[in-house]
Amino acid sequence: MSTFFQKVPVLYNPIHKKHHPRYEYDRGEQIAYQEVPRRIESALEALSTLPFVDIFQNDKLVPIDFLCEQHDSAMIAHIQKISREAARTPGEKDTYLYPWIYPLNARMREKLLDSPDAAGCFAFDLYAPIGQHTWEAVWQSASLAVQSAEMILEGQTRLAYALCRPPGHHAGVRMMGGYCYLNNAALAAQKLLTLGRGAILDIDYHHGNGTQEIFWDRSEVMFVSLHADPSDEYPFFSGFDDELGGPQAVGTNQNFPLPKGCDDRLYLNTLAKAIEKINQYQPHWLVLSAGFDTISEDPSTFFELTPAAFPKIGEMIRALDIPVVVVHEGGYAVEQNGILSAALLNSLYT
Ligand code: SP5
Ligand code: ZN
Repeated sequence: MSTFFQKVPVLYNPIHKKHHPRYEYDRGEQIAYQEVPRRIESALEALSTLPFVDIFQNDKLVPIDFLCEQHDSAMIAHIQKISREAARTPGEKDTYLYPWIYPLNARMREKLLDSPDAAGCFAFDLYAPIGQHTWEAVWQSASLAVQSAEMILEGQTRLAYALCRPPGHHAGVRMMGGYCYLNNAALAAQKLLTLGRGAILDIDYHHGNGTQEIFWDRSEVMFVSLHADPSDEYPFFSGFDDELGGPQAVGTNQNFPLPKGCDDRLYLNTLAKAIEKINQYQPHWLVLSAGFDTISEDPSTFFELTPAAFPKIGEMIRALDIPVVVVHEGGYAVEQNGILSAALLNSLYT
Protein backbone atom coordinates (compact mmCIF):
# COMPACT_ATOMS: atom_id res chain seq x y z
CA MET A 1 0.00 0.00 0.00
CA SER A 2 1.33 3.44 -0.87
CA THR A 3 2.06 5.85 1.97
CA PHE A 4 -0.29 8.20 0.13
CA PHE A 5 -3.34 6.44 1.52
CA GLN A 6 -2.21 6.05 5.09
CA LYS A 7 -3.97 9.36 5.60
CA VAL A 8 -7.74 9.61 5.95
CA PRO A 9 -9.42 10.72 2.72
CA VAL A 10 -11.96 13.54 3.00
CA LEU A 11 -13.95 13.81 -0.22
CA TYR A 12 -15.20 17.17 -1.41
CA ASN A 13 -16.41 18.97 -4.51
CA PRO A 14 -17.16 22.73 -4.72
CA ILE A 15 -20.21 22.24 -6.97
CA HIS A 16 -22.39 22.15 -3.84
CA LYS A 17 -22.06 25.94 -3.57
CA LYS A 18 -24.19 26.39 -6.69
CA HIS A 19 -27.16 24.86 -4.85
CA HIS A 20 -28.34 27.56 -2.49
CA PRO A 21 -32.08 28.08 -2.14
CA ARG A 22 -32.90 31.38 -0.44
CA TYR A 23 -36.06 30.45 1.45
CA GLU A 24 -37.74 27.81 3.52
CA TYR A 25 -41.13 27.88 5.16
CA ASP A 26 -41.52 27.58 8.91
CA ARG A 27 -45.22 26.82 9.37
CA GLY A 28 -46.05 29.05 6.42
CA GLU A 29 -43.69 31.87 7.34
CA GLN A 30 -40.89 32.51 4.86
CA ILE A 31 -37.48 32.42 6.54
CA ALA A 32 -33.88 32.07 5.31
CA TYR A 33 -32.93 28.59 4.05
CA GLN A 34 -30.94 26.98 6.88
CA GLU A 35 -29.04 24.44 4.79
CA VAL A 36 -26.37 26.84 3.46
CA PRO A 37 -23.11 26.28 1.52
CA ARG A 38 -20.98 27.66 4.37
CA ARG A 39 -21.85 24.55 6.44
CA ILE A 40 -19.66 22.38 4.25
CA GLU A 41 -16.99 25.04 3.68
CA SER A 42 -16.66 25.30 7.48
CA ALA A 43 -16.21 21.54 7.73
CA LEU A 44 -13.72 21.53 4.84
CA GLU A 45 -11.59 24.21 6.52
CA ALA A 46 -11.56 22.47 9.90
CA LEU A 47 -10.90 18.99 8.49
CA SER A 48 -8.05 20.42 6.36
CA THR A 49 -6.18 21.39 9.52
CA LEU A 50 -6.07 17.78 10.81
CA PRO A 51 -2.57 16.39 10.17
CA PHE A 52 -3.80 12.92 9.17
CA VAL A 53 -6.31 14.15 6.57
CA ASP A 54 -5.94 14.26 2.78
CA ILE A 55 -8.57 16.33 0.99
CA PHE A 56 -9.63 14.77 -2.32
CA GLN A 57 -11.55 16.78 -4.82
CA ASN A 58 -13.71 14.05 -6.32
CA ASP A 59 -14.90 14.68 -9.87
CA LYS A 60 -16.20 11.18 -10.62
CA LEU A 61 -19.95 10.80 -10.94
CA VAL A 62 -21.64 7.56 -9.98
CA PRO A 63 -23.63 5.98 -12.86
CA ILE A 64 -27.35 6.85 -12.85
CA ASP A 65 -28.11 3.11 -12.92
CA PHE A 66 -26.43 2.76 -9.53
CA LEU A 67 -28.63 5.54 -8.10
CA CYS A 68 -31.68 3.71 -9.47
CA GLU A 69 -30.91 0.67 -7.29
CA GLN A 70 -32.04 2.69 -4.21
CA HIS A 71 -34.31 5.30 -5.77
CA ASP A 72 -37.20 5.16 -8.21
CA SER A 73 -35.80 6.09 -11.64
CA ALA A 74 -38.82 8.37 -12.13
CA MET A 75 -37.66 10.48 -9.16
CA ILE A 76 -34.13 10.74 -10.55
CA ALA A 77 -35.51 11.82 -13.95
CA HIS A 78 -37.79 14.27 -12.14
CA ILE A 79 -34.94 16.05 -10.30
CA GLN A 80 -33.05 16.37 -13.60
CA LYS A 81 -36.14 17.65 -15.42
CA ILE A 82 -37.10 20.24 -12.80
CA SER A 83 -33.48 21.48 -12.67
CA ARG A 84 -33.59 22.05 -16.44
CA GLU A 85 -36.95 23.75 -16.04
CA ALA A 86 -35.57 26.08 -13.35
CA ALA A 87 -32.76 27.05 -15.73
CA ARG A 88 -35.36 28.09 -18.30
CA THR A 89 -37.59 29.99 -15.89
CA PRO A 90 -37.62 33.67 -16.86
CA GLY A 91 -37.25 36.47 -14.37
CA GLU A 92 -34.71 36.27 -11.57
CA LYS A 93 -31.82 34.18 -12.83
CA ASP A 94 -31.60 31.85 -9.83
CA THR A 95 -35.09 30.46 -9.52
CA TYR A 96 -35.95 27.57 -7.22
CA LEU A 97 -39.10 25.63 -7.93
CA TYR A 98 -41.03 24.71 -4.78
CA PRO A 99 -43.76 22.10 -4.32
CA TRP A 100 -47.16 23.52 -5.00
CA ILE A 101 -49.38 20.47 -5.40
CA TYR A 102 -48.60 17.29 -3.45
CA PRO A 103 -49.87 14.21 -5.33
CA LEU A 104 -51.07 11.69 -2.75
CA ASN A 105 -51.73 8.74 -5.04
CA ALA A 106 -50.46 7.26 -8.29
CA ARG A 107 -53.06 8.91 -10.51
CA MET A 108 -52.45 12.35 -9.03
CA ARG A 109 -48.73 11.91 -9.56
CA GLU A 110 -49.10 10.63 -13.11
CA LYS A 111 -51.11 13.70 -14.09
CA LEU A 112 -48.99 16.14 -12.12
CA LEU A 113 -45.73 14.82 -13.62
CA ASP A 114 -46.91 16.05 -17.03
CA SER A 115 -48.05 19.42 -15.73
CA PRO A 116 -46.14 22.70 -15.81
CA ASP A 117 -45.95 22.68 -11.98
CA ALA A 118 -44.56 19.24 -11.16
CA ALA A 119 -42.10 20.36 -8.45
CA GLY A 120 -44.19 18.72 -5.71
CA CYS A 121 -43.99 15.25 -7.26
CA PHE A 122 -42.03 13.05 -4.80
CA ALA A 123 -41.77 15.85 -2.19
CA PHE A 124 -43.12 15.21 1.31
CA ASP A 125 -42.45 18.78 2.49
CA LEU A 126 -41.30 22.23 1.28
CA TYR A 127 -37.64 21.83 2.30
CA ALA A 128 -36.29 20.43 -0.99
CA PRO A 129 -36.81 23.01 -3.74
CA ILE A 130 -35.06 22.50 -7.07
CA GLY A 131 -32.94 25.12 -8.87
CA GLN A 132 -30.90 25.01 -12.06
CA HIS A 133 -27.83 23.54 -10.31
CA THR A 134 -29.63 21.29 -7.84
CA TRP A 135 -29.30 18.12 -9.90
CA GLU A 136 -25.53 18.49 -10.43
CA ALA A 137 -25.02 19.23 -6.73
CA VAL A 138 -27.18 16.30 -5.64
CA TRP A 139 -25.50 13.87 -8.07
CA GLN A 140 -22.03 14.91 -6.93
CA SER A 141 -23.04 14.76 -3.26
CA ALA A 142 -24.16 11.16 -3.72
CA SER A 143 -20.99 10.44 -5.67
CA LEU A 144 -18.81 11.65 -2.77
CA ALA A 145 -20.43 9.09 -0.48
CA VAL A 146 -20.13 6.26 -3.02
CA GLN A 147 -16.50 7.10 -3.85
CA SER A 148 -15.67 7.09 -0.13
CA ALA A 149 -17.08 3.57 0.07
CA GLU A 150 -15.15 2.63 -3.05
CA MET A 151 -11.87 3.69 -1.39
CA ILE A 152 -12.62 1.30 1.46
CA LEU A 153 -13.44 -1.52 -0.97
CA GLU A 154 -10.13 -0.94 -2.74
CA GLY A 155 -8.34 -1.35 0.59
CA GLN A 156 -6.93 2.16 0.46
CA THR A 157 -8.26 3.10 3.89
CA ARG A 158 -10.51 1.93 6.75
CA LEU A 159 -11.92 5.40 7.39
CA ALA A 160 -13.19 8.02 4.94
CA TYR A 161 -15.28 11.19 5.24
CA ALA A 162 -17.70 12.39 2.55
CA LEU A 163 -18.46 16.13 2.71
CA CYS A 164 -21.93 15.65 1.27
CA ARG A 165 -24.18 18.59 0.52
CA PRO A 166 -27.12 18.44 0.03
CA PRO A 167 -27.57 15.96 2.89
CA GLY A 168 -29.44 12.71 2.28
CA HIS A 169 -31.05 10.82 5.16
CA HIS A 170 -34.61 12.11 4.62
CA ALA A 171 -34.61 10.96 0.97
CA GLY A 172 -36.34 7.62 0.38
CA VAL A 173 -37.11 5.34 -2.54
CA ARG A 174 -39.55 7.82 -4.08
CA MET A 175 -39.58 10.74 -1.68
CA MET A 176 -37.55 13.87 -1.05
CA GLY A 177 -37.69 16.43 1.73
CA GLY A 178 -35.85 17.88 4.71
CA TYR A 179 -33.10 19.41 2.50
CA CYS A 180 -32.48 15.90 1.04
CA TYR A 181 -32.87 14.63 -2.53
CA LEU A 182 -30.83 11.42 -2.79
CA ASN A 183 -29.82 9.23 0.14
CA ASN A 184 -26.02 9.53 0.25
CA ALA A 185 -25.63 7.13 3.20
CA ALA A 186 -27.80 4.45 1.59
CA LEU A 187 -25.82 4.67 -1.63
CA ALA A 188 -22.51 4.31 0.25
CA ALA A 189 -24.01 1.32 2.10
CA GLN A 190 -25.08 -0.31 -1.14
CA LYS A 191 -21.49 -0.12 -2.37
CA LEU A 192 -20.11 -1.53 0.89
CA LEU A 193 -22.39 -4.58 0.73
CA THR A 194 -19.61 -6.16 -1.37
CA LEU A 195 -17.91 -6.69 2.01
CA GLY A 196 -20.97 -8.43 3.46
CA ARG A 197 -23.56 -7.21 5.90
CA GLY A 198 -23.20 -3.80 7.50
CA ALA A 199 -24.82 -1.13 9.62
CA ILE A 200 -25.84 2.50 9.26
CA LEU A 201 -25.74 4.56 12.45
CA ASP A 202 -27.60 7.87 12.19
CA ILE A 203 -26.72 10.53 14.78
CA ASP A 204 -28.49 13.47 13.13
CA TYR A 205 -31.05 15.21 15.40
CA HIS A 206 -33.84 14.22 13.02
CA HIS A 207 -34.93 10.67 12.27
CA GLY A 208 -33.44 9.32 9.03
CA ASN A 209 -36.80 8.31 7.64
CA GLY A 210 -35.45 7.89 4.11
CA THR A 211 -32.69 5.52 5.15
CA GLN A 212 -35.13 3.53 7.30
CA GLU A 213 -37.51 3.20 4.38
CA ILE A 214 -34.82 2.06 1.93
CA PHE A 215 -33.54 -0.73 4.20
CA TRP A 216 -36.87 -1.50 5.93
CA ASP A 217 -37.21 -5.06 4.67
CA ARG A 218 -33.54 -5.80 3.93
CA SER A 219 -31.81 -7.89 6.58
CA GLU A 220 -28.30 -7.31 5.16
CA VAL A 221 -28.23 -3.73 6.44
CA MET A 222 -29.05 -2.74 10.03
CA PHE A 223 -30.30 0.83 10.48
CA VAL A 224 -29.86 2.33 13.95
CA SER A 225 -30.87 5.91 14.73
CA LEU A 226 -30.76 8.27 17.71
CA HIS A 227 -32.99 11.30 17.22
CA ALA A 228 -35.58 13.65 18.68
CA ASP A 229 -38.83 11.84 19.54
CA PRO A 230 -41.03 12.08 16.43
CA SER A 231 -44.13 12.44 18.60
CA ASP A 232 -43.18 16.13 18.88
CA GLU A 233 -40.42 16.72 16.35
CA TYR A 234 -39.79 16.57 12.61
CA PRO A 235 -40.40 14.35 10.62
CA PHE A 236 -43.31 13.35 12.95
CA PHE A 237 -44.36 10.27 10.92
CA SER A 238 -41.40 7.98 11.53
CA GLY A 239 -38.69 7.23 14.07
CA PHE A 240 -40.76 5.53 16.79
CA ASP A 241 -39.16 2.73 18.80
CA ASP A 242 -41.65 0.08 17.65
CA GLU A 243 -40.46 0.37 14.03
CA LEU A 244 -38.29 -2.75 13.88
CA GLY A 245 -38.16 -3.63 10.16
CA GLY A 246 -40.24 -5.53 7.62
CA PRO A 247 -41.18 -9.24 7.76
CA GLN A 248 -37.89 -10.30 6.16
CA ALA A 249 -35.82 -8.06 8.45
CA VAL A 250 -37.42 -7.88 11.89
CA GLY A 251 -34.94 -6.38 14.38
CA THR A 252 -32.63 -4.84 11.80
CA ASN A 253 -34.23 -1.42 12.32
CA GLN A 254 -33.67 0.17 15.73
CA ASN A 255 -34.87 3.62 16.71
CA PHE A 256 -33.86 5.45 19.87
CA PRO A 257 -36.14 8.49 20.22
CA LEU A 258 -34.93 11.03 22.78
CA PRO A 259 -36.74 13.91 24.51
CA LYS A 260 -36.16 17.57 23.80
CA GLY A 261 -33.52 18.87 26.21
CA CYS A 262 -31.49 15.66 25.90
CA ASP A 263 -28.00 16.24 27.38
CA ASP A 264 -24.60 14.58 26.88
CA ARG A 265 -25.19 12.03 29.62
CA LEU A 266 -28.53 10.73 28.33
CA TYR A 267 -27.30 10.85 24.75
CA LEU A 268 -24.10 8.89 25.38
CA ASN A 269 -25.88 6.32 27.56
CA THR A 270 -28.38 5.77 24.75
CA LEU A 271 -25.62 5.62 22.15
CA ALA A 272 -24.00 2.83 24.19
CA LYS A 273 -27.24 0.82 23.85
CA ALA A 274 -27.44 1.58 20.12
CA ILE A 275 -23.84 0.49 19.60
CA GLU A 276 -24.53 -2.70 21.56
CA LYS A 277 -27.30 -3.52 19.05
CA ILE A 278 -24.85 -2.92 16.21
CA ASN A 279 -22.23 -5.13 17.87
CA GLN A 280 -24.69 -8.00 18.24
CA TYR A 281 -25.45 -7.80 14.53
CA GLN A 282 -21.73 -8.30 13.73
CA PRO A 283 -21.50 -5.91 10.79
CA HIS A 284 -18.49 -5.83 8.47
CA TRP A 285 -18.68 -2.08 7.95
CA LEU A 286 -20.43 1.04 9.23
CA VAL A 287 -21.83 4.10 7.51
CA LEU A 288 -22.17 6.98 9.97
CA SER A 289 -24.87 9.50 9.05
CA ALA A 290 -23.19 12.35 10.87
CA GLY A 291 -25.52 15.20 11.69
CA PHE A 292 -24.33 18.00 13.97
CA ASP A 293 -27.73 19.51 14.75
CA THR A 294 -27.82 17.85 18.19
CA ILE A 295 -25.64 20.62 19.62
CA SER A 296 -27.29 23.09 22.03
CA GLU A 297 -26.30 26.06 19.83
CA ASP A 298 -28.24 24.73 16.84
CA PRO A 299 -30.91 27.32 15.95
CA SER A 300 -33.52 24.84 14.72
CA THR A 301 -33.35 21.97 17.24
CA PHE A 302 -33.84 21.23 20.93
CA PHE A 303 -31.07 18.96 22.26
CA GLU A 304 -28.46 20.26 24.69
CA LEU A 305 -25.32 18.43 23.62
CA THR A 306 -21.95 20.10 24.23
CA PRO A 307 -18.99 19.83 21.85
CA ALA A 308 -17.39 17.45 24.38
CA ALA A 309 -19.89 14.76 23.38
CA PHE A 310 -18.43 14.40 19.89
CA PRO A 311 -14.99 12.96 20.78
CA LYS A 312 -16.83 10.47 22.99
CA ILE A 313 -19.18 9.52 20.14
CA GLY A 314 -16.15 8.95 17.92
CA GLU A 315 -14.37 6.79 20.51
CA MET A 316 -17.41 4.58 20.97
CA ILE A 317 -17.73 4.03 17.22
CA ARG A 318 -14.01 3.40 16.81
CA ALA A 319 -14.30 0.58 19.36
CA LEU A 320 -16.44 -1.35 16.84
CA ASP A 321 -13.18 -1.80 14.96
CA ILE A 322 -14.72 -1.99 11.46
CA PRO A 323 -14.29 0.22 8.37
CA VAL A 324 -16.28 3.46 8.61
CA VAL A 325 -17.59 5.86 5.99
CA VAL A 326 -18.70 9.14 7.55
CA VAL A 327 -21.41 10.95 5.57
CA HIS A 328 -22.13 14.57 6.47
CA GLU A 329 -25.84 15.20 7.20
CA GLY A 330 -27.45 18.14 9.09
CA GLY A 331 -26.09 20.89 11.37
CA TYR A 332 -27.37 24.48 11.24
CA ALA A 333 -25.19 26.30 13.76
CA VAL A 334 -23.06 26.93 10.71
CA GLU A 335 -19.53 27.16 12.15
CA GLN A 336 -20.15 24.20 14.45
CA ASN A 337 -20.01 21.99 11.37
CA GLY A 338 -16.25 22.61 11.32
CA ILE A 339 -15.56 22.28 15.03
CA LEU A 340 -17.67 19.16 15.49
CA SER A 341 -16.74 17.29 12.31
CA ALA A 342 -13.06 17.75 13.17
CA ALA A 343 -13.62 16.57 16.74
CA LEU A 344 -15.53 13.55 15.46
CA LEU A 345 -13.05 12.54 12.77
CA ASN A 346 -10.10 13.06 15.12
CA SER A 347 -11.60 10.65 17.65
CA LEU A 348 -12.54 8.11 14.98
CA TYR A 349 -8.93 8.09 13.80
CA THR A 350 -6.81 8.44 16.91
C1 SP5 B 1 -30.88 16.91 7.14
C2 SP5 B 1 -31.71 17.64 8.16
O1 SP5 B 1 -31.25 17.90 9.26
N1 SP5 B 1 -32.91 18.05 7.77
C3 SP5 B 1 -33.78 18.71 8.67
C4 SP5 B 1 -34.96 19.22 7.94
C5 SP5 B 1 -36.05 19.71 8.85
N2 SP5 B 1 -35.78 20.97 9.38
C6 SP5 B 1 -36.91 21.49 10.08
C7 SP5 B 1 -36.54 22.78 10.72
C8 SP5 B 1 -37.76 23.43 11.34
C9 SP5 B 1 -37.37 24.48 12.34
N3 SP5 B 1 -37.56 25.80 11.83
C10 SP5 B 1 -36.41 26.70 11.91
C11 SP5 B 1 -36.62 27.74 12.96
C12 SP5 B 1 -35.60 28.84 12.86
N4 SP5 B 1 -35.54 29.59 14.07
ZN1 ZN C 1 -31.19 16.97 11.03
